Amino acid sequence: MASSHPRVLAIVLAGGEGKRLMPLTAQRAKPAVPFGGIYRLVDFALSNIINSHYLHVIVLTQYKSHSLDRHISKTWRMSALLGNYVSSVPAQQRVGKHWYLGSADAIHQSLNIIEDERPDIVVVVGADHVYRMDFSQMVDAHIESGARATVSAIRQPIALADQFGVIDVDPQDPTRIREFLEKPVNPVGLPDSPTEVLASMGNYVFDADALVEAVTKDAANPDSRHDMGGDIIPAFVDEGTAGVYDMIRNEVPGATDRDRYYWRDVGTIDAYFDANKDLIAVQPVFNLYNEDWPLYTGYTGLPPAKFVHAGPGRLGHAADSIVSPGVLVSGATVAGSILSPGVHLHSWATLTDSVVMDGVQVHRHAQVHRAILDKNVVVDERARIGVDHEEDRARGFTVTDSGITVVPKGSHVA
Ligand code: ADQ
Repeated sequence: MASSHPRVLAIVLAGGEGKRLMPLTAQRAKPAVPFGGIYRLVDFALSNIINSHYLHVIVLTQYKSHSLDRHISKTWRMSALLGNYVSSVPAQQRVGKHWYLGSADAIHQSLNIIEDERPDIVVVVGADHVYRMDFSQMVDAHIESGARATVSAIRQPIALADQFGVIDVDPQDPTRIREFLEKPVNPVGLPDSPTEVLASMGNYVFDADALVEAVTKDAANPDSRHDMGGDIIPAFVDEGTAGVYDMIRNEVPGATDRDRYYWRDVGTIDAYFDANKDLIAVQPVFNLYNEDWPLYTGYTGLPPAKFVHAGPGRLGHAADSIVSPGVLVSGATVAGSILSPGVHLHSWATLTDSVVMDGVQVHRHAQVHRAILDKNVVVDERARIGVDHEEDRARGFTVTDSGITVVPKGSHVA
C-alpha cells in the first residue's frame, strides 16, 4: 500500500523495434532515433521522469540497443552518491532461454530489480513519444482513486484508433476503465465527440505489489502475448481495479496554450517528420524553449553553428529552421529544416523542409527537398533528393505516401 510519500521506481520500456520507422530503425532501437536536432526519442520520457523528481529509473532495452545504451550511459547516468541513477538493463535471459517476448515479459524478467528496490509505486512509461508530462500528478491521482493500475489517456482521432489502446470510461465513475481494447479495428467514438477516442498513452502507474502479481501471473499463461497494453491492462480492467488519468488534468510548468496537451506517437516516418516540423513554428506547436520543464540530452562539445559565404546567388543562411552546434552553412540556403550537430552545407546547395541528422555533408549545387537524411549521409555536387520521387525510389530510398524521401545512414548520394 502506498504511503503519502511513496517510494517510486520508474521503468522505461525501450526495447521496441519500431518497424514502421524503417529505415531509421535499421541500425538502432526506436527510442534511440535522433529527433529535433540534438535529442533522441528516449530523452522525452527520461526528462519527464527526472523533472517529476523520480530519481530511480531503469531503462529496459533489447532490440539493437548499442547506440541507446551508449546514449543513456553518456547522458543519463547520474550520481549514485546523490542517491539517484538511471541505468539501462538489457535483456538478460534470466528467466528462460529467450529474449523479452513482449513489454510485460521485459518487466517480468526484471522483477529482481523491483524486489531489490522495494518501491510502493512503479511508474512504467514508453520511450517513443514526444510530450511533456508531470508523472507525480498522475501518481497522486492514482493513489487518491484507489485503483491498482492507472493508465494515462489522451483524445486522439478515431482514424488512428488501431494504433492505440482505446479506453471506455465507466460513466458512473470517470476515474475507472470499463473496457480497454488494444488497437481495435472498429472502435466507437466518444459520446461527446464521435470522431475521437480516448487513447492510452502507453504510460502506467501501478501499486508495486499489483504489478508484480500481474506480470507473474501473465508469465505463466501460455496464451498471453505478454504485452502491457494487450494483456496486463485488460487483466486489471477485468478485475475492476484499472483507473484512467486524463492528460487534460496534467499541469506542466511553463507550458503554452499550444503545447499544453501536445503528445505525439512518432510511430511512422510521416508522423516523425511532422513532429520535427512542429518544433519550428514561431509559436511552436511543441516548445523546446520551456525552461521550467527542461528537456535534457547529451551535449556534444561541438563549436557554435556558423553561417558564411553570402554572395551572388548564394546566401549562407537558414530561415524557419533549427540549427544545432557544429553546423556550417557555407553559402547554402536552408529553409524549414532541422539541422543536427556537425552538418555541413556547401555553396549554392539548397535544403528545404528537411530533417538532417548528425554529420551529414551536402555539397555544392545539391538540392534536398522534403527529405530525411540519416547520420553521415554524403550528398555529392549537383545531386538531387526529394525532387524526383521516381529517381529516389530507383536509388533504393523509401518515399512515403505523403512524399517524404528517407536516405539511410551513411549513404553516398551521387
Ligand atoms: P505500442 O507502442 O504499439 O502500443 P509496443 O510496441 O509494446 O506497443 O511499445 C510500447 C513501448 O514498449 C515502447 O516504448 C517500446 O519501445 C517498448 N517495448 C516494446 N517491446 C518491448 C520489449 N520486448 N522490451 C522492452 N521494451 C519494449 C502501446 C500500448 C497502447 C498505447 C500505445 C501508445 O500497447 O495501448 O495506446 O503504446 O503509443
